[in-house]
Amino acid sequence: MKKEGLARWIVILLVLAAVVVPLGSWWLSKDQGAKIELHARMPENGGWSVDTIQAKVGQPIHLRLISDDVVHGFAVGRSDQPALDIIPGEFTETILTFDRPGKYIFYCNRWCGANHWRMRGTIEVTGDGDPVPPDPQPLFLKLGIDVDAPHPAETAPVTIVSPERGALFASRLPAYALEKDTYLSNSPAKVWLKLRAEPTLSSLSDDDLWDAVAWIWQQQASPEALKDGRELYATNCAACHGESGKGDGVMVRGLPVWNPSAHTSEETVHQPTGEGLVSPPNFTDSKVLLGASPALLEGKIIRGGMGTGMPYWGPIFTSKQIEALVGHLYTFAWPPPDPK
Ligand code: HEC
Ligand SMILES: [Cu+2]
Repeated sequence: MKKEGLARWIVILLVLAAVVVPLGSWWLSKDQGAKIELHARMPENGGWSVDTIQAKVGQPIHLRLISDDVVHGFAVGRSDQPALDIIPGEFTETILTFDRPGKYIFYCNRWCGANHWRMRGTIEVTGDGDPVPPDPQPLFLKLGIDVDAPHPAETAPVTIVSPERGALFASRLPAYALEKDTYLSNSPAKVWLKLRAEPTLSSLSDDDLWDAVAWIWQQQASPEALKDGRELYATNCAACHGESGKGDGVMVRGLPVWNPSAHTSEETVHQPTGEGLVSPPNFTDSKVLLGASPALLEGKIIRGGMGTGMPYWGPIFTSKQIEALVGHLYTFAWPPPDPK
């Protein structure tokens, strides 16, 4: 009688274990977060195999990244997460944890073809916590700048400008010339015209004033920002804009040159971005960048072109990174400061 009772108990325990153990391990693995296989292919072959990933605040997601064709990269926009290479024939694993709900963009950061920049997907993070705050309205919208309109510089220097020489006139400049707001919302040519109209500066030559403007612009970009800007440019922009900013990157060789006046008509405005890639303006031509304010350049970077192939970078870069990129772009218009 006693033995039978014991046997019954053993059976009950075994049955319980059979249920509880798998349930427990399922519970544990659930706690560790989802395991997701993410296949990377060139956009022509389908892009990311899942392009929307759901995640919960504080719960790690395990990603197994697999390339089905060429080398791709995996990066998360506006995050400190270092970018990863996805090599064909290898597994790349990573664990991501998000501490704020919101929408994040993941993207390929290795040039894999003409449509490379279209390799973007979304990570939707839900759960408790302060959501990622919405972006403040970008300055180009506040100022009502049409980033697609032609904006040739009203005037440009005729000799090589020297920011170092411009420093000599620093103490004579009116206070507004050194304010950040003046820099952000005016093109270099506009600031030059304003200074030219100052009676107190009438003894300076036109060239002197250009040197002063170049110096003003240089004050707005720290050496660290310029370094960041240069690196971001090399990986994300040079393939089209060219290493030296001439608009001759490998992606656009032989394509017709961007003509802003031809692109303002209704039908081209509604063309989807990425179609009709053209070759970008030559940033070393002083009429181009000296006619553009930082607000305009930032606006174009955030929003991208309309039917020109210029990608939009708003969800990818932080505003600090975009500012750094703009600082770097202006160095194509005049010589960069000497690295210390
Ligand atoms: C796929 C090619 C391509 C890539 C990559 C690209 N651009 Fe462009 N970009 C263009 C084209 C084409 C134009 C001209 C058409 C336009 O303005 O829409 C342009 C225009 C611009 C302009 C406007 C210039 C002006 O005077 O109006 C800025 C600023 C700019 N790009 C910055 C960048 C930055 C910064 C990056 C990298 C983060 C970048 N671009 C990456 C193709 C590209
Ligand atoms: Cu790519």
